Amino acid sequence: MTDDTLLRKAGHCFDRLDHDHDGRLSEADYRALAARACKAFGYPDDSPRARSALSGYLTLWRTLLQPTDADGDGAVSRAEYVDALAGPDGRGIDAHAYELSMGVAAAAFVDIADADRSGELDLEEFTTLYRVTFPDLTAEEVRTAFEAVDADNSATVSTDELKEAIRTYFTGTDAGAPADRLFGTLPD
Ligand SMILES: [Ca+2]
Ligand SMILES: [Ca+2]
Ligand SMILES: [Ca+2]
Repeated sequence: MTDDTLLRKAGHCFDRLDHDHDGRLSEADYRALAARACKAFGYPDDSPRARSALSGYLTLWRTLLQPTDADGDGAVSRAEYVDALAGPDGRGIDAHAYELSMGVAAAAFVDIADADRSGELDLEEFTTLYRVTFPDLTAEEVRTAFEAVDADNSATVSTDELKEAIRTYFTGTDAGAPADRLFGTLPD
């Protein structure tokens, strides 16, 4: 059962990331995401913030996605992603590296979206980030995700809170944990 839960969650995350539903994610997708994020946040072309956002999305690609490209064809298929994160042979990614990558990913997300440079994300910043990165989610699902991540109810999301939510999502086997709604409602 627990394996099923992790498989479902990994598959669901891939589906939310795969905006054009072609079953593949590549570096080009992440470059396109960065361009959309800059537009959404109003970061001017080639400004330091725009370069930093591109660097953040490329970091996400390199730390969370590229290591799961088992056949090395430059794109991550749904099967590669799910197998690496929750496959029957256990996690295909080194546990220590995986732990580090979640921290790196959380820091990259916060850096991209912290438009006012307060160090944390408020609901508006979080919502803009989510509209770009997970456009299939409803406003209600985004708010639910925000509340799940904001563990101390401060109305802002810190890098540590986001890292913990990502960790719980990908490694937690308790059905119904708040972090399960990090990427919207899990399908049955
Ligand atoms: Ca591949
Ligand atoms: Ca902020
Ligand atoms: Ca908080």
